[in-house]
Amino acid sequence: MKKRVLSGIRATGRLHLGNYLGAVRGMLELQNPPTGGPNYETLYMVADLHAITTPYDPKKLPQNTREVILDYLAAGLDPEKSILFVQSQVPEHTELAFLLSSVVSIARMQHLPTYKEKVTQYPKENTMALLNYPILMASDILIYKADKVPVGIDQEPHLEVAREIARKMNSKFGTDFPEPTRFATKGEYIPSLTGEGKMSKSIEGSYINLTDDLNTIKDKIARVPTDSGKGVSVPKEGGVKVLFDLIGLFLGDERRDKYQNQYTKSGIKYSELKPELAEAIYKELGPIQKRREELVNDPKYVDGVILDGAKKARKIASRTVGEAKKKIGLL
Ligand code: AQP
Repeated sequence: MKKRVLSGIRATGRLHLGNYLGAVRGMLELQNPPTGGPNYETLYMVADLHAITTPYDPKKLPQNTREVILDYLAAGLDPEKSILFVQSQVPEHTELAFLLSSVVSIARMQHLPTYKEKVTQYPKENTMALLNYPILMASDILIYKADKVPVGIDQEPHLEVAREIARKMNSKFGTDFPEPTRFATKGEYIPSLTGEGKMSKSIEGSYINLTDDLNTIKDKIARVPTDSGKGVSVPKEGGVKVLFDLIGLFLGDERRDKYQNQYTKSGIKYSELKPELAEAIYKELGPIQKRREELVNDPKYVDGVILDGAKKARKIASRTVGEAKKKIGLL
């Protein structure tokens, strides 16, 4: 049997470069392995249930869910090669999550850095759904017995929880869940354009969307805070570091090293560097945007992909839930 891969993105708005570089590029790599390399069965979902763990607009959720599917397809996820589905259309995820919650302590969930950050961000929305987020994520992965999970580094604490749950379930009930590991990409952490923290959908001014046109990208890059362009050493934080990171990812390490050398010697001109970077980003996003437009004009095709994905995913998921229920003593 082929090893499985599972990943997902919350339906909280349009995808940004962080989601693309940290998650989608990894999903693509595992969907399209090099000849002779290991071959996986890849499952990629839109995490709409995870989207309701933080404040959201119920009227916008269906559209946001569809936007992620469109971004997936436009970026190259292929329903002929991967199972693409919407999380809530596979209700077995929530059923298994409840069963898994029986081996997780409340204290373990409360101490997670990701939980604490969200509570600080939304102090009035400290809900059970938010506390349960990592258990639902463990269920998303374990229900397919997935080994590899292409996600950004911010998700590592959640993967640790998934591994702990797999171990506890296996030792307590004799299930056979594998311990999943993260599949990391070069862009596993994309900093915010403001120079502070990570690029994030919920932080205005922090991101570039996959759907941004060249002028918007130029404007956003132009606003990244910089310095005089010269210093004794290459900055390890702030806007200049963001620019160097993005140059490495879109123009290559050589180009980044060249600019970094100039920074400590003759100095660099941001009026040249910034437009060059914006053009390079758009060069990669332009074709994705073109494919996206075609997909928007073919809603029947997109509906079919979603329907078919849910059917295929449910087939695997219901088998795992049945196995787990038997071991737990419920069947
Ligand atoms: N800045 C980032 N760098 C690298 N990877 C990132 N990811 C998110 N931000 C970065 C990765 O994208 C995938 C989807 O993440 P998510 O579903 O958790 O989406 P999110 O957390 O809602 O993304 P945001 O932008 O951080 O949203 P908010 O502001 O709502 O919390 C994951 O693989 C994640 O690692």
